[in-house]
Amino acid sequence: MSGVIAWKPSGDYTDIVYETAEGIAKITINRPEVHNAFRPQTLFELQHAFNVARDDSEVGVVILTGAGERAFCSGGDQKIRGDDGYLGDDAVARQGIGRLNVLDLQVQIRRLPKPVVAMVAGYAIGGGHVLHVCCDLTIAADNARFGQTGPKVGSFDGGYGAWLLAETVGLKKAREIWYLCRQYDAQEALAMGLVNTVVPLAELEAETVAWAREMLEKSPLALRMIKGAINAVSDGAAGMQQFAGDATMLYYMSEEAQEGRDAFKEKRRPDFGRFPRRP
Ligand code: S0N
Repeated sequence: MSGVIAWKPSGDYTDIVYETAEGIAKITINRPEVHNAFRPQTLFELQHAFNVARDDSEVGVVILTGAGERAFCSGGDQKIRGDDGYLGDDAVARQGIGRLNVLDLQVQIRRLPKPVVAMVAGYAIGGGHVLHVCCDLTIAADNARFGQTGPKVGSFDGGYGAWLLAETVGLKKAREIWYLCRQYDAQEALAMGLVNTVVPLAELEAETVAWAREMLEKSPLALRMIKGAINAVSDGAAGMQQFAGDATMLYYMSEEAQEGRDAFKEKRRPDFGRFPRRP
């Protein structure tokens, strides 16, 4: 799965690996002994890495994946699940208070103004399944398996895990996925529009990198705006807020907006008369 691109690792992480190459950031959940289940520490590190990728103007596409060939991610680490959330090694957890901090990561993936691609080998299950649903695109290996387990293990994700899934595969199929907790293979996932393509496991990274390279040839601002526009419909006021922020950013970049700023700084009346009142 490697060798198609010269990844350069950086950052000081225990539960994830952060690598970059050719304008692509690859973030790998690195807990293969538990099928890449996440604990609070994993999520803190993922959030940090996604922020690094967001702030790096060299990075145009982010890949999220799991270490090894057996799992993308198996969701919350059930072995450290307390009575009110997941217990970690941080100050909050040491008070015996659990965390449900994957929701922050889901929002972060949705808000990241660059395409995020899930590269899935093996299991994408439970909260791990929701993570790939939140990503913009999913490239699946032929050994990938998808499903929710909530009603089996005593949890559910009524947010993106429910309605974004329904938006992706339709209401009836989303209900089936949650109510029956079945697993679906890669071809079934492709047929229901849950993934974008399926490739042999040995070609997974090459294919994902090829998709990323194709996006990197496109206008970064156009990609940012189209991601914001698609998400705005389903994210309601929060989505509109982000899309409106992007509109403000584009306006700031215009001479018309800069005339307002310059007039204020120069203590003169702004001259907006030279700008067209567009039809
Ligand atoms: C993935 C499955 C089907 C694979 O089965 P297989 O191949 O038989 O392997 P196993 O022997 O079961 O697994 C190998 C080792 O990995 C451990 N392991 C696997 N998954 C987990 C896990 N999630 N947590 C901890 N350990 C895990 C196994 O125990 C085994 O190790 P050993 O041999 O040492 O015991 C199968 O493994 C499976 O079904 N896994 C559990 C999947 C699951 O139920 N995940 C949790 C679902 N719930 C969530 O993710 C929470 C949702 C959530 O995140 C959330 C939602 C809304 C609001 C907040 C939150 C939040 O939590 O923040």
